[in-house]
Amino acid sequence: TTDIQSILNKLGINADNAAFSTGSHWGGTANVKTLESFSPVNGKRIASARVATSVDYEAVVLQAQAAFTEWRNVPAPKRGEIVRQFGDALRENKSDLGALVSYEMGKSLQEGLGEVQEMIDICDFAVGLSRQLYGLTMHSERPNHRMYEQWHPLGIVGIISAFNFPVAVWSWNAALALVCGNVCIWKPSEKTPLTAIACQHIIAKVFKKNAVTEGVCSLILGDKEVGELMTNDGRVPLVSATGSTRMGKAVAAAVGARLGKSLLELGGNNAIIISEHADLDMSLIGAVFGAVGTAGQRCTSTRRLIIHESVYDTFTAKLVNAYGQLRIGDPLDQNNHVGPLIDTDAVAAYLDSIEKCKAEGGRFVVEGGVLSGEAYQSGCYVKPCIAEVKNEFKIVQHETFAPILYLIKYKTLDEAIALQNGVPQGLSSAIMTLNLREAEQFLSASGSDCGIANVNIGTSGAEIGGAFGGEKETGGGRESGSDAWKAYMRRQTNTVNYSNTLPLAQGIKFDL
Ligand code: UN1
Repeated sequence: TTDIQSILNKLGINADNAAFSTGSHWGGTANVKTLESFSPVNGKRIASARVATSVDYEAVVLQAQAAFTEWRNVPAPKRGEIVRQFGDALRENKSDLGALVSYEMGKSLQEGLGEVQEMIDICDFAVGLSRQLYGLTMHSERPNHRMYEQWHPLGIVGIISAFNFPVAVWSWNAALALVCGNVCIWKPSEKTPLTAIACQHIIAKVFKKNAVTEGVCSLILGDKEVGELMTNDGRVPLVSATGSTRMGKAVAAAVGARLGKSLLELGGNNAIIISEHADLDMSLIGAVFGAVGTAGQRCTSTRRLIIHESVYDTFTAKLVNAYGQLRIGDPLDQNNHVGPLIDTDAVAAYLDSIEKCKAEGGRFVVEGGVLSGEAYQSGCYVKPCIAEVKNEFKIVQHETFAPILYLIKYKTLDEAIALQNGVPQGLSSAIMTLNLREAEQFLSASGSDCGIANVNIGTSGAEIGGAFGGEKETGGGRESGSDAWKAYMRRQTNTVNYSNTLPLAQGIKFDL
């Protein structure tokens, strides 16, 4: 059994924690609201943190602004060296931080460790990037002129993250933002403040050892109001937000109204097409992990299976059988496949979606329900369920953050692709097929409309090296790999004249 108290001690979590940190300094106004963190694993209160006030927020922003004037002048590879050490510190803390993620958020220990691994991986990626951040050079139309572009940091990057990936999503943003020369202010989900505090302690230690100026990475705890201070603040040129489409629309509107930049990674409604040419055993693993992993609380979770009519009955039988084998319980016990939902509000939303699905005519082939008994006393454990539906059901068009899987039958690939694309969201998608023509059609311009499209892999569990994000109501942002770093920088086009005259572009004559 995991000794949570000793993990909390090792990670620097107190019974009552401060409202903000600018690095080594922790502070906050006294006698304010608190955030209580309860574990969905057993319903126990773990610890609390104070909610930051607007006065606290102001202190954090001023410190961040001051830090930026220094950090932007540190050579990028030197910034990369700090991020490299942060990656090493994460390696040292992997088992403790992974366990705390599992305990505070409720995902399986394997997935908690996997999340910390994503942090380590993005640090490695960012270290390499710190010697790149390439700009292009162009040929000037004028003699003895040089034209090129440079990428400069933006300033303060605000990071709003969700409970479901309480630490990795921050690190995707922070690792890139830092090597690019930005400073960060992180507002984590109010449902998972403790994992964020642990991360702040880990990075602050690395900063201290390297005498990095105070304010390069700050943490500010609170609810929606703290996020609003950031989204409305012209001193924060980029807000990167991960969460629901509803939250993303509010962030985009506030940031857009001041012509700031936002990077949005919002809801998904991800489907796997199971073709008549699929390897059904492989498809089963992809579909079941995608639907029940993290208890269906990934933005990439598989919500819909679009199954060819010729394999529909066989595959459904395999699914029902597999769901019968699932072990639901304490996520820190490695024998279990499925842990709890984040809280009882999420359980209520799950039950509500099941009701709505039934009301619209959905037929459950695996029934849902809330588990009760001693092992499930937090009230957050639910049964993964499966329903046969029509794609146009209102509830099927909606992202419910819970392990509810919808089955839809198809005849032709064109129809399957139209169904896959026929939702407001556009994050992740997959096809299971051994047929090259089908696979390529699915990946073509007339195929999946999502930011992520996989062949013979499920919808969840993307590697950090690719650009991560999606289209439509998913928000259009790209985080993590490829050239996602460009969102954290401003491009400057430079033209230098080293001739003895001043020729004008476009051949314009202007003689004095
Ligand atoms: C999220 O759910 O917000 O692709 C992120 C995946 C993970 C990240 C999910 N690497 O499932």
